[in-house]
Amino acid sequence: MNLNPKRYTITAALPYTNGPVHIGHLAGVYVPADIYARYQRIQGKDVAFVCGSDEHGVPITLKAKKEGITPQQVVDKYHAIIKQSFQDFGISFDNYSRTSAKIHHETASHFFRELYESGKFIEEITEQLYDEEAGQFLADRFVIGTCPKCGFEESYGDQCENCGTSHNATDLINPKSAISGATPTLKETKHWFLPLDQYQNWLQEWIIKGHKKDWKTNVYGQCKSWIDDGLRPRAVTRDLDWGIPVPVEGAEGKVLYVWFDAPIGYISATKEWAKLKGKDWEPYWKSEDTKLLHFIGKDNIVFHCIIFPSMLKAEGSYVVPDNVPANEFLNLEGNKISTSKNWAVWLHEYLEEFPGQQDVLRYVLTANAPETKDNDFTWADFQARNNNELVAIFGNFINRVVVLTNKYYDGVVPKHSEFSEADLQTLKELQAYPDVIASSIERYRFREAQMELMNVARLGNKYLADEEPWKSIKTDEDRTKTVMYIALQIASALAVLSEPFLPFTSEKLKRILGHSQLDSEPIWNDITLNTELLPTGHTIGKGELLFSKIEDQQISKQLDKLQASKKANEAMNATVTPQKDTIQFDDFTKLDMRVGTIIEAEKMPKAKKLLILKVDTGIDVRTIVSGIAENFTPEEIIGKKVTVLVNLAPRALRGVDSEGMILMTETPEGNLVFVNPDTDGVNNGATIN
Ligand code: B3M
Ligand code: ZN
Repeated sequence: MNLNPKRYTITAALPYTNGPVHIGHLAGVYVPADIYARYQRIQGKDVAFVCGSDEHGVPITLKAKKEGITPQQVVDKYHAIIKQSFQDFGISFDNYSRTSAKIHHETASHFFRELYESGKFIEEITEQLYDEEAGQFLADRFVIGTCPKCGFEESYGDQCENCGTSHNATDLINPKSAISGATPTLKETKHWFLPLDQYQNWLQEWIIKGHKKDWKTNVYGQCKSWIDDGLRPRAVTRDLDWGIPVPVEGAEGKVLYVWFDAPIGYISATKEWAKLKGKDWEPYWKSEDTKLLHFIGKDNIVFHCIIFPSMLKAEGSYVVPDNVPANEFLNLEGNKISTSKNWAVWLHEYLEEFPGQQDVLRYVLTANAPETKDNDFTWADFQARNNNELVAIFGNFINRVVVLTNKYYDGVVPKHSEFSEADLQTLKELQAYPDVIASSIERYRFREAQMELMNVARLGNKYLADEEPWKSIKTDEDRTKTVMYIALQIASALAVLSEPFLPFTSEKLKRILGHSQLDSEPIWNDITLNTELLPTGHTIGKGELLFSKIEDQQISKQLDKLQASKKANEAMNATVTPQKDTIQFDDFTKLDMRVGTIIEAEKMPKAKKLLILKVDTGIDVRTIVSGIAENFTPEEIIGKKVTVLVNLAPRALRGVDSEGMILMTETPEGNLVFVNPDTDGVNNGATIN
């Protein structure tokens, strides 16, 4: 662990640019990374916080195929949306780049060539999966099959999303093309492989022996299991037409594997930023006193802990990550978040529904972050945390302090007299919080850190409730001034300490308290040193609401929206039976279908499913036995107009002759419904053709 780094290079996973970003992304990667980066900047640290759009890879090509547009159009569209969402939610990247940028193509090509020229790759002709119908090789997400490790039936070619294992497409059991559904054949092709087996010992030393026990259990555990299983060479090139061309002779029609180029995107983004700032990028990646951190979701662990470090090691001049604080997944209302099923809360849509309430979402996602296990986001919890915590605790405390200061002292911080035991105790407690919060952040425990932040607001509320300045103002002016003086110091501390978590609120609060008008703006350490944050005589501004109550109907609207997604999905997933073999017109005319009316109905004794019906077919009144008893009571169908196949040969069912068949169909939930002829004014016996 780099204990006293000179600079921080903080990366957040590059989102695939095949759709907008949702709360799962924010909770798992970007909010924690942002809290960390903001905190280090507040401490005066040299930080490069970089990210960008991952614009290559099969997910982009698949999306383009689906929407009937080019991959370039796909990435242009979503890059803009994603970048805007990050900005809207205050994710404070120093640079948000994209892997289609020229600087990235150059950097990634250069990196590949370096390894190529120094003989770090194995060049080999192997058999790869090929889709004869589509006329192309199937790599990565172009192929789906059973995971050889866990048996999950929808594993991708390069990675199983169920168990996280990274494998070669040819390892899949029962592979199927995601393009045509065809079973692939094998075809020879040349590729370049990174021999991960050659890095096995080094990884063992670095991660297992090198006490990476300070890494999160989930991360360390996954790494250990891969290393223990034994690593194998991995192809870093692909036969695809979308990506960075392989920059060597004899590689026409081949591109770099997306997981080779994407992590290099962190380096390109740093270079691009350094250039803009007139800085040197190299120390951020090559100096031993740099702390390199990758914030990612759990499905990206192998790439950031095994493959990318091996690439960096192969190159030789780079540092490897100090930590990879990967999170688990966030579910939504009990189900896995899914882009294709539209089971998600999209950031751009959230902002339309809850304008200006970015911090509320940041707060809830951190309070419930999937740090050690998968967690569930529910709208009920969102509402409760806003109303019971942000409004009732944080907002309420600030509001009371600001309103009373304006009311009693025209907004001027009063002069305190001698402190009581309770005052000293409160100040002492306040003084301890910056270190407590910092220590949690340094250990990537953001939920815990934010909980401690709320405890500062709780401390303030309790202090006011105990001291009751609204009562003492009538009897003891000096005492009231002291109480308000202390309450104001707590409010100011909250403005400072909330900055990493609730940046918009912090800024607003600093404005209300007039921080920028002070000779020296209060900083994190001032609180620890018990420095006076808001001095006597300083004037604060008028109150503004920091948080507002979220009403039930706002929540039910969101739940309705999810319900609608669920319905749409069910309708889409309802399996449609394939069409039967073609018949001739004569075959059809053999069927005699008539409009009829059910005139009697009774249950067949001892048969759960059968009703005995008397149907007026216009030709006659006949008995038909129908298997609909589980869906209809006899009473509700008497008088119903139905479609009857009348010339079906009679059949005996439980000893009752059935002379025809009523036409039925089924809802997606499996309920039977009548094929009801729209027959107002049509008589029984009318033919259907
Ligand atoms: N785009 C995967 C993902 O979005 C991938 C991350 C790249 S980080 C270098 O899950
Ligand atoms: Zn698996």
